Amino acid sequence: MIGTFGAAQLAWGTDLEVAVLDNNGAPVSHVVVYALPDRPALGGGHKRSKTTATMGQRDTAFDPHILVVETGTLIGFPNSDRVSHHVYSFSPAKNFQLPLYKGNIYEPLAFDEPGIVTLGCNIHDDMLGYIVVLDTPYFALTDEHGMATIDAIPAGSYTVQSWTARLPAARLPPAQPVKIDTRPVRLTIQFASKLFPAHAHEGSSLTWRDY
Ligand SMILES: [Cu+2]
Repeated sequence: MIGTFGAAQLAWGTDLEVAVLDNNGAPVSHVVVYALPDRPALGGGHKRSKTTATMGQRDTAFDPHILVVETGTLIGFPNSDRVSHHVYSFSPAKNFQLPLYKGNIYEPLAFDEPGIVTLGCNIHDDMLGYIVVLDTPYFALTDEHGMATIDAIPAGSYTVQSWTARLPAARLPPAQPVKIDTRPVRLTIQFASKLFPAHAHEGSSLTWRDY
């Protein structure tokens, strides 16, 4: 029956492909793109799961440089270096310290508030990392061609937003409304302001979907 088939397709949704460009029209990598449902799923629609992710330290750098997770994710901070690190954040979304340590001595921490968590190390001033905590499982980072693909978004209404540390929050582009049905959706986000230079460690960025 055609009607039944149509309903099944709607439940599956489609892919959302987003191109991110700088103020000169050049592609930008390592930009977080995410789709927030206009009507968040009620209890269990999408998980606020106890997924575990890792923000390691390797070669005196946070690894990855940018980690994107859904709200509620547990994150471990294993130190693979021979030197000790002292990881901290003063960000309102997660204010914490892991005093001077080697190895993997601390239990994973729960990231229960959405927001940008900026990480530093008390010992190594050039260590800088970000955890982007989102109230949605629908996110991706742009690749070297400035493309982010968010797979299999359920049908519905969303607002699509972007984040990069290379612009102050006030200069990030406005959210774009997007309707998802069964046809793939392609969207372009262009930054109006000139971006700050990328951090040297940016290349290691990944989302927990890469694990
Ligand atoms: Cu350190």
